[in-house]
Amino acid sequence: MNIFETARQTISNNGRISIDEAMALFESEDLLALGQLAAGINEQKNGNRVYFNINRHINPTNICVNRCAFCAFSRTPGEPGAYTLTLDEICRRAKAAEAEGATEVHIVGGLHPQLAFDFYCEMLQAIRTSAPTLHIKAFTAVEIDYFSRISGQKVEQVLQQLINAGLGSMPGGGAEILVEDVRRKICPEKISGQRWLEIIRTAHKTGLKTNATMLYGHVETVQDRLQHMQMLRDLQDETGGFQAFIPLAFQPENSDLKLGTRGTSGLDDLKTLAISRIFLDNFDHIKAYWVMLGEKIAQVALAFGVNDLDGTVVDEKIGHDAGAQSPKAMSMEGLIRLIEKADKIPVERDTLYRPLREAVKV
Ligand code: V47
Ligand code: SF4
Repeated sequence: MNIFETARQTISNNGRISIDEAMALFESEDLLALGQLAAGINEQKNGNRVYFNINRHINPTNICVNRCAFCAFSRTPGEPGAYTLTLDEICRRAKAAEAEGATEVHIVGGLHPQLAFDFYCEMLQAIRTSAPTLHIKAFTAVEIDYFSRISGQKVEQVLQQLINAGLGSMPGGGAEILVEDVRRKICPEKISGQRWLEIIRTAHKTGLKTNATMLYGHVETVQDRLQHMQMLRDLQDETGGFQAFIPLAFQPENSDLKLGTRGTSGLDDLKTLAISRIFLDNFDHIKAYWVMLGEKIAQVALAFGVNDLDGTVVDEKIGHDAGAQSPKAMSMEGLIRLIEKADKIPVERDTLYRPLREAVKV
């Protein structure tokens, strides 16, 4: 039996793909067979529907005490390009997003050495007052850990105050590769992989849904990627709190990781997305984040097990500061066109994956 037959048999017997099997799938050169396997699993779960949302990214500050080697977004205080938005400006952007039909604001930023935890609670309250219909998806586990340290409060208390101020869910950033050897090389100052998992576990137990990301295409091996996925699969078994898995293709410009690379290949992107659909059998949604992948690979990914294209985004900074070639925003019509041309049914969703509009024709 070849690896695809073995994998099919395992799956039809309700078994789980092991790291060794996933590795063999990754090493296979039969890209189309891999795509077919992943697409079949996705179809069982999600049929022919592909989700997107209308959202807006706001990054309150790029000043960060961590300075991860892969990050071209962060600055030290006083460095050219360092900024911190005022609450008024943040609210103005949220209001504008709401007026343009957005249902979500996605808020992540640097670990600012001077801003107090109260600033972030006030920020959520102010957004809730000025744009009450928006779902606020904000703060990675890395920021939550930082808030706990600067406020001297337990993670549970920090999360509860943020929820009281308007937090609706959390994005999946900061996970990078959860394996410590890799973190030592790419983000030595960041919280450990175990701490990331612990904070997400606490968030899930508090009732918050989160996503999970994986930054790939730098110094990590395929084995590291699979171990990362294994840790996520185990936590999902325990809590069920993850909504989507989002592989983030590393953008190499302007970062301290001098890898002499132009980023990931299309082949690697598609294999990584397909393997995540096959391996993460307890995740409903696999997201192709068009900002890092480019629109064309994100579209082709819909035949490789993906069922979500993220959103309109509007003002993306993290990937574009690192040289992403994709547009900084996508219109709803653009997203719908990408999905329809891939012969799928576009479904506008809210942050919690409740369908809002289906098969909208442009
Ligand atoms: O944690 C930083 C990554 C993340 C680079 O949950 C980079 O819906 C590529 O997490 N090349 C933040 N990636 C973005 C993020 C995210 C994005 C969209 C949707 C969701 C969601 C989450 O961006 C960071 C880091 O892993 N990142 N620098 C870079 N040069
Ligand atoms: Fe700071 Fe996040 Fe950039 Fe790391 S990835 S330097 S924690 S903003």
